[in-house]
Amino acid sequence: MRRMLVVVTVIAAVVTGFGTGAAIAAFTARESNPQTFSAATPAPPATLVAQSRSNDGGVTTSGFRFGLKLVNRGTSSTGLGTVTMRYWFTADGAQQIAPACYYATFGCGQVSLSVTELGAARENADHYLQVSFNGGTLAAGGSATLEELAAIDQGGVPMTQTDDWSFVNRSSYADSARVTVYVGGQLVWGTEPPAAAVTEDVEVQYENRAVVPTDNALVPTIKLVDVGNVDIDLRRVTLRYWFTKDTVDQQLLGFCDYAQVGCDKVSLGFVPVSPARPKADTYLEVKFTGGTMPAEGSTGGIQIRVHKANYSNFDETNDYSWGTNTTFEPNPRITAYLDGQLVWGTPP
Ligand SMILES: [Ca+2]
Ligand SMILES: [Ca+2]
Ligand SMILES: [Ca+2]
Repeated sequence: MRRMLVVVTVIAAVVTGFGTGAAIAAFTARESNPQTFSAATPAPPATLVAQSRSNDGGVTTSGFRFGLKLVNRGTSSTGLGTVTMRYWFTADGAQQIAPACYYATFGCGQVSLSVTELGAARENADHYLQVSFNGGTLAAGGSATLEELAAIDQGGVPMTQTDDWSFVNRSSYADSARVTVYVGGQLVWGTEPPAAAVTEDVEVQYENRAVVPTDNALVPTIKLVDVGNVDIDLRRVTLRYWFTKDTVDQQLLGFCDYAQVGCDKVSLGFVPVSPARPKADTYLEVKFTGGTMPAEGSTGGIQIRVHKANYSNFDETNDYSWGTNTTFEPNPRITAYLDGQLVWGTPP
């Protein structure tokens, strides 16, 4: 099951009534259903138009800042109570995204913001930030300007904007067909990102926490990276670290010293390779009892330590998966399997 992430933040710093009868409504969190997209009914002539700008030039940090403007190009005023706008983006592994309205001439208190994770990947989008208008009226020829909107990841994960469906690198407002507008849930402006082909792919990265190859410990840190566009249930994943134990009669002891996903979700085992292969008579098998790796995210580092029962020394220079790098690098000598099928690396 995919998890729907809905985070709602309101920062009602400036509240300005717009038009007539635009009551300053109490803030209401609205959760939208990510499965519901408007049907392909013919759109009426464009009356409501979305405009957008970037407020940060598209820089990659743990958030992005932009402005939206809703323009009424019709000849009559329109109520805003059922109007929503969506800004589509890829979260690049961020999972704690909070939307914010820092300043709006229209009034931050006149809108509700939410961030929704899509149930299925779309081109250049796995989330959208939605603006719901709490009420008010937009006169013919009028506009509602939301100058300072933002989506900020509370976990500090950097988000790339150049791969976002709705991102346009310009600092002044112009019509944006990549920001969609709805009335009563029906698309009335813009183009939603089309469904993307599902790609499920992983990469194994590795660092050696202590490169001494002849002491009594193997200390690999392994990180599994999701390089596809869907979340992966870690219970489907198996990793193999191939090595020679350099002795025939000692039991091997495996420890998880630290794992961002939680050592309680990591299980370690040792499997003899028979007949032995070049630089491998054993592999350390890493499995997971739970947890999810987000699309374009990772497990974070899993710090593993292996000893022999008598704590005698290894020789790691003859181990297939061993490396001397002390920062993360892709390691195709550590193999990864999804549902038992090899998906990363080359076994010895
Ligand atoms: Ca992105
Ligand atoms: Ca060592
Ligand atoms: Ca060895």
